[in-house]
Amino acid sequence: MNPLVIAHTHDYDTACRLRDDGYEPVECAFGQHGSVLGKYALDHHGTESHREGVALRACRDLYGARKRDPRFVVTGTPDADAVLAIVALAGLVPKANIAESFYRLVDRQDVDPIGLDLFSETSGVELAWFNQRPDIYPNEAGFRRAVSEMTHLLEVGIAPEERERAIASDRGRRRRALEGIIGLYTWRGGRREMPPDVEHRPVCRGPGVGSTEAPVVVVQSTVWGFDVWYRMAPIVVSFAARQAKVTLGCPDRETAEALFGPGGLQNLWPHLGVGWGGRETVGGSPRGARLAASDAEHTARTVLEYLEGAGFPRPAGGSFAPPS
Ligand SMILES: [Mn+2]
Repeated sequence: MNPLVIAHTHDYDTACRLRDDGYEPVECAFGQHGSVLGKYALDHHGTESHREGVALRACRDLYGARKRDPRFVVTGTPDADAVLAIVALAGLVPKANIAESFYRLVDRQDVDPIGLDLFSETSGVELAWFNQRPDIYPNEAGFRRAVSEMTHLLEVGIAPEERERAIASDRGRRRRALEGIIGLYTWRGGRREMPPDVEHRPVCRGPGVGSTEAPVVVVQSTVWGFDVWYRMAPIVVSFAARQAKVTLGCPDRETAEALFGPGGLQNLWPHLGVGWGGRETVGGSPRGARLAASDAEHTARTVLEYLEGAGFPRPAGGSFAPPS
């Protein structure tokens, strides 16, 4: 069996050259350059977002397709989607070890993680365990480590005490995310008391968000907690102290467009100042700028002013009208 080769690069031209040499690119997207695609077109970002996720296609349709020539080029972080795709393409574990419920869950988490409670899904604890592995860095060693963790998970599985640890660790993360909530704001900028049952509320999303009571929540947290914060409000303004940056997001495109019109948050970025930007559903403060917690509150105010200008709150089912 030929040894696994993983080339990690931050460079579009290098990825193209390796692809031309016969490496298969897996999720090789380079911002404005676009994606480097090989024979199997294994990306689903940006201009390739019409395609299905890579683990889903690799496990379902392409198992073992690169077993004889397991050379891959990658970029960015070794997430479960990319790593499982490599494991399946290279046939590193028997096909029967990759349950359909597992690769479908990996795909779901990759495409739309918000509102997904892993622990109520089949194979959810296994996936959470993988996500919690330490030292999974965005480089070749990180990918190799992630591939070996994934292989271990699929071949050996995890012990009962590891399952317990994975569940407890995620409970801790969610608790810290809740503790990070600074303020919940109504349309007029008033502060709302936090409801007591946040974790069990549904995510605030969909066309009805225009009539929700409190549209914006401001948070400051050291853990990722968007799955928790979107249960409070459909717009999250998050301050990360360590990076001194503000991130702003909506749970999905439909929700972003119900509030900000076609293109979602793209309509808002120019109103937040020079250098703010991102995608339709998430983005933030300018690269390199250092912001303070008070800037997050200020951002929330600006968002509310913008929405007031657009005629919010609206009765449920009202359609979008651009701000006057
Ligand atoms: Mn992916």
